[in-house]
Amino acid sequence: MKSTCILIGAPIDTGQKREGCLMGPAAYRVAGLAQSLSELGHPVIDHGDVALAELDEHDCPNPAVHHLAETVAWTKALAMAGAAAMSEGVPIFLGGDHSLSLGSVAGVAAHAAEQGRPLFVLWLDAHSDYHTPLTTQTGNLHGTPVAYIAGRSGFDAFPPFPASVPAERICLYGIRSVDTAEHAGLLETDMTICDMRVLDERGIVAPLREFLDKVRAENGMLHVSLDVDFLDPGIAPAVGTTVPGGTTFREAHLVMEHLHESGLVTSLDLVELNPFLDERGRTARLMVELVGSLMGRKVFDRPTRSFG
Ligand code: B3U
Ligand code: MN
Ligand code: MN
Repeated sequence: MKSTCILIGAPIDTGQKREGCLMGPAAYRVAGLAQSLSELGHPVIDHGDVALAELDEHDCPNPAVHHLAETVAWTKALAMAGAAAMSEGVPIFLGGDHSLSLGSVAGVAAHAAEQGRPLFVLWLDAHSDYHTPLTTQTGNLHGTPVAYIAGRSGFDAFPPFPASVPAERICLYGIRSVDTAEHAGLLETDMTICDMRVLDERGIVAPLREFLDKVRAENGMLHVSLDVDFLDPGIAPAVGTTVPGGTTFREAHLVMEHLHESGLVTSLDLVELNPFLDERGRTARLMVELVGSLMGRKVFDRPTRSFG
């Protein structure tokens, strides 16, 4: 049975300072996301864009933090939308900057806890996003969701995270830009950290297989958060924070193909696409193609094929 894909637009750009991510959900729709999923045989339900709830006032002791009220409101709205969508199918959150994952993963985690199943998180990103509102120097809250998900303190303005994901169930994949405060915090955890050094030495598949084996062994649910900057800026220029040395076209598709074959992925974020910075839609199209690989597109399909 093909899983139903639930599209949830999250036009957020307040988690960082560059305008343009607001247009992300529209760009994915123009690039043909729904049609591509339908062609693969998946029923698609597009819930449109989530509307921002009313803003409450919030203070933060760190004066660098900006748009806290908006980010808290988005977190609440997306957590609700995400938890509801989990009972309908596989939610695909269309960002929007990475601050959307504060809400998307909160919703997914609430659902997993209700089902009594462990949630695992695969973070495909150039960055570790392990700041808290107290440690961030840029004040950009898109750099904080992993810390919120892992239950780090400093998120007083936010709803308590429904069921913190133990660090052993989080895997950072492809990271190559980590701030000092994040680094110090990460050293105190058992998070699986596959930085670019690890992937260059071991290849793109082996560490992923190990993580997926862990998810399978515990009958876990798997949330995948795909930041455009996981990809090399040469193939995916439409992102505010380009970091050289990202994954290639072939590596990224291979990751997606393995995720599909695992059958473990239960929810997905597509974040940080800034269509204003794109070149004739190529980044949006690439992201749509990658979702296609994740949802079952194959170059050549032979049932008896084995890669060992
Ligand atoms: N760690 C830096 C940079 C950053 C994080 N995520 C993105 N950039 N995209 C920060 O601002 O927290
Ligand atoms: Mn990110
Ligand atoms: Mn990033």
